[in-house]
Amino acid sequence: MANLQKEDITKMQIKRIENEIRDTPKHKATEHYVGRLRAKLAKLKERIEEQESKKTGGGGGYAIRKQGDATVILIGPPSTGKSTLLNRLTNAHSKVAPYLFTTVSVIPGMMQYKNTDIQILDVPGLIEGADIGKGRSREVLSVVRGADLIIIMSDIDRVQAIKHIAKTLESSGIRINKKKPEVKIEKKNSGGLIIHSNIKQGVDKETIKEIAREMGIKNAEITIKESLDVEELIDAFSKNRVYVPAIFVINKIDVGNFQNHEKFILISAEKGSGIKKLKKAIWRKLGFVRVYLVNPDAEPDFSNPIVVKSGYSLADVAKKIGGEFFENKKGAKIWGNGAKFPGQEVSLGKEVVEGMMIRFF
Ligand SMILES: Nc1nc2c(ncn2[C@@H]2O[C@H](COP(=O)(O)OP(=O)(O)OP(=O)(O)O)[C@@H](O)[C@H]2O)c(=O)[nH]1
Ligand SMILES: [Mg+2]
Repeated sequence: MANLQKEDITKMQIKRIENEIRDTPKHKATEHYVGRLRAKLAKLKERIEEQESKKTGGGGGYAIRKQGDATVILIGPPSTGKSTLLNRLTNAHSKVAPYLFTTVSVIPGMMQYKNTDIQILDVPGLIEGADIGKGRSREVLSVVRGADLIIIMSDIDRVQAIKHIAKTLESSGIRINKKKPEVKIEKKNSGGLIIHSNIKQGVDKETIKEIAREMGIKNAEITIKESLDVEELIDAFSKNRVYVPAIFVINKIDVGNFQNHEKFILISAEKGSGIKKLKKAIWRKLGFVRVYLVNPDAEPDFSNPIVVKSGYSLADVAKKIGGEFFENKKGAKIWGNGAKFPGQEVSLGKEVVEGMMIRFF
């Protein structure tokens, strides 16, 4: 009971600050003030999260073991065909039925694609506009936080739901298709706040300090490596933000018409259309890259693939393979994509490109 009251007070405070932000004219002179209000709001929302998770006994309730090279979570409103899609993509048999809330827990499946094992999780449907604490959304959102990729899926009759769900994720601290702000925070015991930034910031230093203080950072050296707005600063100073890529899928295109749109992948989970494209998109979005190893005395070809992540250097590739054979490598010859000419000699710092053939020496 005591908890509930505390929560109600926090919710009232949130409302009040939201109104205040709404009613304040936005310009240079009020920026400082609004920035502080926004930070205060973020802090209160964090508190609500903490209070809610105490009530439900910690973060989630679904114990799910991550397996394979990456984990993808499939979320969307009830009865949009999530389980049908899981069954189509993987070896799983998740129950499918023409009524809402068929799936009541997490059902995992494994998708094999280009030498990669991708775990896909089917979860209960999210209620439209559901915020924290409603239905199973708390449990689902805690699984979302641990995923490497989110598929937000709706069907042809409920396209708008994708936007609503994206908003729900946003308001619970999950940032989709966004880069983590480049900010380093070194906490200190005293000395107040020192802001380092070589880049011109849109927000002035005093406001940055106010925001940090509101977020509970009192003594620290903060290094900001890119230009950030107020929301991004709040994100950088928050404890509970996660950054996860997402793709948007519309199902059941077999029973309706939808103008093709770049933002969405259109599929029919039941009939199987669009599935190839979706698999490819999943793999791409997870940042996988396939390269091919060439033995010292062999001709370059595609017979020996290895899956790594984009951004990997050749040294990372060698490390991943491990074993004695790949110790003390000095460089590599490369062919195909990324090579200026066949057999180009490169250093181990060279970044991998999809389709590159590599012979270490
Ligand atoms: N026409 C059509 N119906 C589909 C398609 N995919 C799924 N369905 C139907 O939609 C209904 C719901 O499918 P499910 O896979 O159970 O949906 P879900 O999203 O897992 O539902 P919950 O677990 O309740 O959230 C079933 O009757 C399916 O047969 C599709 O591509 N086209
Ligand atoms: Mg289901």
